[in-house]
Amino acid sequence: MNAWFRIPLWQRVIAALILGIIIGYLWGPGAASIKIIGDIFIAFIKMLVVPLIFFSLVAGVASIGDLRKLGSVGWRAMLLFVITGQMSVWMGLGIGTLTQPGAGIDGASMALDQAALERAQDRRENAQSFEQMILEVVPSSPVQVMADVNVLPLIVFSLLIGIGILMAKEDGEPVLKIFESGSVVMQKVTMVVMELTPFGVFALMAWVAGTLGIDALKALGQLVFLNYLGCFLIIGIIYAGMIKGIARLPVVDFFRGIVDAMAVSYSTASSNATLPVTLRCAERNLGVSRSVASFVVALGATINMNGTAMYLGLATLFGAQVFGIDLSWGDYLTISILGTLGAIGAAGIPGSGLIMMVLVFGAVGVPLETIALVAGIDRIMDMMRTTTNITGDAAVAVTVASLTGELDRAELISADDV
Ligand code: DAS
Repeated sequence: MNAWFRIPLWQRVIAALILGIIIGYLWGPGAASIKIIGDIFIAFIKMLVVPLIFFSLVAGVASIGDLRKLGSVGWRAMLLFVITGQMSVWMGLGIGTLTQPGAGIDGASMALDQAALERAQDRRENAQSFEQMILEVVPSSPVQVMADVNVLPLIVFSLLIGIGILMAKEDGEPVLKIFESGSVVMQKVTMVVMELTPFGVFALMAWVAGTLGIDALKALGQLVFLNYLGCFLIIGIIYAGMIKGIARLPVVDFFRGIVDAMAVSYSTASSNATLPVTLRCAERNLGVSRSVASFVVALGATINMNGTAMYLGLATLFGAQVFGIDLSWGDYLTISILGTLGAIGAAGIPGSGLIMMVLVFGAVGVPLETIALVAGIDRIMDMMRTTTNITGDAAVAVTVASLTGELDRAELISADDV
C-alpha cells in the first residue's frame, strides 16, 4: 500500500490512462459498464466546487492584509491580471474555433441517457440573456447560490466577504482565521479526492476507448496538443511581450530567473505548492521587492490563472463541438467572462481547472458529460496550465515592480551568471 503512495500521483495517473486505453480497446463497448467509477470520481470533483471557491477566494483576498496595498501596486496588478486573463481565454477560444478539436467525436454516440441531452438542451433554451446573467451576478441569496452551485455570484460573494474582512481590521481577525484554516482544510480534502484520480482516469479512458474508439482518442490527443500550444503562446507572446515591452527586461533573463518555479509547477500541477519557489525566484533572481512579490505572487496564485482561463475557453468549444452545439457570439462573450471568472475562482491545486468546467459548461448548455470525456487526460494538461499560471504571476510581479520602482535590476540573474 505504501509503495502505491510513494509513486508520484502524476505517474500513477499516466499509467492508469495508458492501461485504461489498452483495456478499453480490448474490452470494447462492454467497458461502458465501469464508467460508473469515473462518474463517482467526477461527482466528488463537483462536490469540491462551492467550498473550495468560497474558502480559498475569501482567504486569498483577505490575506492582502491591508486595503491600502490595493493602491499603486494593487490596481496595476489587478489590471494586468484581468487583461492577460481576457487575452488568454480568447486565445483558447481562437484556437478552438480554428482547429475544431471536438468535431472528431460524435457526442450522441456517447450513450448518454436521453435525460442528459434534454437537460443540456433545456439549459441552452433557457440560457440566460446577457442582461439576466449580469443581474444574477448579485448573490441575492448566498445560501441558494451555493445550493445551486451558481459559481458567478458565489465568486462575487466571496470577494465581498474578503474585502469585508479587510475593512473590519482587528474585528475581522477571528473570521479570517476561520477562512484561512478552511482554505487549508479544503485543499487537503481536494488532495484526498485527487488520490481517486488514477481509478477515475482508468475507468473513463477504458469507457472512451471501448465505446468511442480510436477517433475519440485522436481527438483527446489533439486537445492535449492544443492545450500546450495555447500555453506556449501565452508564455511566448503575452508574457514575453509584457516583460520586454513594459518591464523593459531581457526576456531570456526573466525565463532563466523563473525556470525553477516552472519546473516545480509542472511536476506538482499546483500553483499553491509552487508558491514558495515562485516567491524566491521573483525576489532573488528577478529583483522584485519583497512587498511587491509577496502581494502580487501570492494573490496571483489565487486569482491569476491564465493557463486555466485559456483551457476553459478551449474545452468549452471542444464540448460544444462534440455535441454539435452551435455557439453564438453572445455565447463566446459569456465564455470569455466566465472563463476569466472561473480562473479567478479556481484554487491553485491540481484539477481545479477541471472543477471550473462545471461553471462554464453550465452557462452555455454544454453537457457536463464532456467532463467525463476529458477528465482522463486532464492531469497532463493541468501540469502545463499550472506552469503558465505561475509564470504569469512572476511576469506581472516583475512588471508591476518595474512600474512602481520596486525592481532591483542589479539583482536580475544575468545571462553570464553561472
Ligand atoms: N492546477 C491548477 C493550478 O494549480 C491549474 C488548473 O487546474 O488549471 O494553477
